[in-house]
Amino acid sequence: MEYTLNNEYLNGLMQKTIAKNPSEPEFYQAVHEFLTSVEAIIDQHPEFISEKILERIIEPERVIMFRVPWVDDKGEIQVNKGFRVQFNSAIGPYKGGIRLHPSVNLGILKFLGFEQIFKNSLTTLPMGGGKGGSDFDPKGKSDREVMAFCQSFMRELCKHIGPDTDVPAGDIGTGAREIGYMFGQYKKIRNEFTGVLTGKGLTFGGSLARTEATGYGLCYFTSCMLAKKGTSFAGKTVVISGAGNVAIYATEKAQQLGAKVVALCDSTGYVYDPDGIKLDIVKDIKEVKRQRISEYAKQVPTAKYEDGCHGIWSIPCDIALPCATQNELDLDAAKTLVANGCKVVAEGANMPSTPEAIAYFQANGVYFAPGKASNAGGVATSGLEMSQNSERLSWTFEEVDAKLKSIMESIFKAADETATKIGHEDNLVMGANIAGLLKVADAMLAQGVI
Ligand code: NDP
Ligand code: 2IT
Repeated sequence: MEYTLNNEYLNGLMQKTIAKNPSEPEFYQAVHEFLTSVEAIIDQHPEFISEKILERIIEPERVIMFRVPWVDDKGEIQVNKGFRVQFNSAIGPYKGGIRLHPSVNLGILKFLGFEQIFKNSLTTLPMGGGKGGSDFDPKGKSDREVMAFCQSFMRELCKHIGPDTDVPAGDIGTGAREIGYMFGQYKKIRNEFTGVLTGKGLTFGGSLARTEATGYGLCYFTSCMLAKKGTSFAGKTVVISGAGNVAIYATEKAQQLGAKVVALCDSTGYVYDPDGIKLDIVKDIKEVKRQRISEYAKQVPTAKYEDGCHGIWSIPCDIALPCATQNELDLDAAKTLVANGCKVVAEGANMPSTPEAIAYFQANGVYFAPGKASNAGGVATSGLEMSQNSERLSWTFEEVDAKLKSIMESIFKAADETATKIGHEDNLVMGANIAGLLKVADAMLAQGVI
C-alpha cells in the first residue's frame, strides 16, 4: 500500500510518520485514512499547521513498555511483553481497552490508540485516547494461568493508571474474567477501591449493559443509517464476523430489531445457519465453555461449518457487520459482498475493512460506517460506568441502554452532518474523522503547547 496524499504538507507529514515509526503498517493505515479526511478541511484551518496540531496528535503523549513475567501451571516461567499507549489526554483521562492476543505489537496498539482519540471525542463524553495490551494468548490457558498473567501485568501497569489518569477496559482476549483479576490486583497494591477499570463485574462497580454495549451500540448506529435510507433491520439478512463480545451482542440486538443473522465466525472458521443463528447456543459455546464456533454446527442440524474465516463474506446478505479484527475484510470480500447485493456495512471491530475495501464500497453504493463511529458504544458505556463509579450509584439496565442509544444517535448525527457540511454527503469516514478531530484540536489549542 502506498501512503501518499495530494496535499503537499499532509503528504510530508505522512512520509515523516512512516520514517519515524518503522515497521508499524497498521499505524500508517490509520494515520493515512485520518489525514486523507483532513485534506478536505486543512485550508480552512491554518492554525492546525502553525500550532502543529497534526504533528502533535500523531505522536503519543507517552508509551509504556514493560516485561510481564509469570509462572504457568507446570511451574515454568513465561515472559510476555506489556504495553500501554497513552495517546492523547486533551479532552479527558486516557481511555481505551487492553488487547491480549499473540499478534499484539506496538504498531497495532498505536493504531488502536490513535483511532480511540477520535472515537472517544465522538461519544460526547470527556475521555482521552489510549490503548494497551500484551502478546499473551489467553486461549488454552487455565484460569489460574490467566490470573497469574493479569496480576503480573497489573503489578507494573498500576503505576501508570488511575481513575483520573488512565482507565483501561476490555478488548480482544480481555473480558470480565481478566478485568476482575486486574481490578483485584490494582486494589490490593494501591489500597484503593476506585473506578480504575471499566467492564468490571456487576458486584464491584461494573455497569449494567456494558457487556452488551458495543454490539447493541453498533446496531443502534446501523439503524440510524438504515433510517436515513428509508429502511430498517426488519426482514434483513445479516452476516456478522467474529463470535466474541461484539459479535454476540450485535447478533442479539439485530435479532431483536427483526433481522435474520445467518453467520458468525472465529479465527478457525465460520458457521452458516440459513434458519438464523440460535444465540443461546452460541453464548453457551463461547461465553461459558470457551470452545470453537465449529461446535455450533455439531449441535444445530441446519448449520454448516467451513474452515477459514474469510469465506464468511461469500454468504449473501443485505447488511455486513465485521466484528472480529483489523483488515479481516479485503477488496475480494468487498467485491463479493457487493456482487451479492449487500447495501450497508458498519464496522463493529476496529479497522476491519482494508482501505481498498472501503474505497470499493464507497464507489459502489454501499453505505459504509467506520468503527470509530459505529463501535463507539462500548467506550461510551465505559464512560457511563466511570460516571456511576464517581457518584457511587448504579443505574438500571434501561437507563444505561437509553443513554447508549441516544449517544449512538448523536454520533451518527455528528458524522452525517459533518460529512454533508464538507461536501461529502454519506461519507461517514470523513464525517467521523473530522467531527472527532475538531473537538480535540480545540482543546489542544486552548491548552497551549504541552
Ligand atoms: P473477543 O476476544 O471477545 O472476540 C474476538 C473475536 O474475533 C473472536 O471470535 C476471535 O476468534 C475473532 N478474532 C480475533 N482475532 C482474530 C484474527 N486475527 N483473525 C480472525 N478472527 C479473529 O473480542 P471483542 O469482541 O471484544 O473485539 C472484537 C473487535 O471489536 C476488535 O477489533 C476490538 O478492538 C473491537 N472492539 C471491541 C470493543 C469492546 O467493548 N469489547 C469496543 C469497540 C471495539 P478467536 O476466538 O478464534 O480468536
Ligand atoms: O476499542 C474500544 O473502543 C474498546 N475496546 C473499548 C474501550 C473502553 O474503554 O471501553
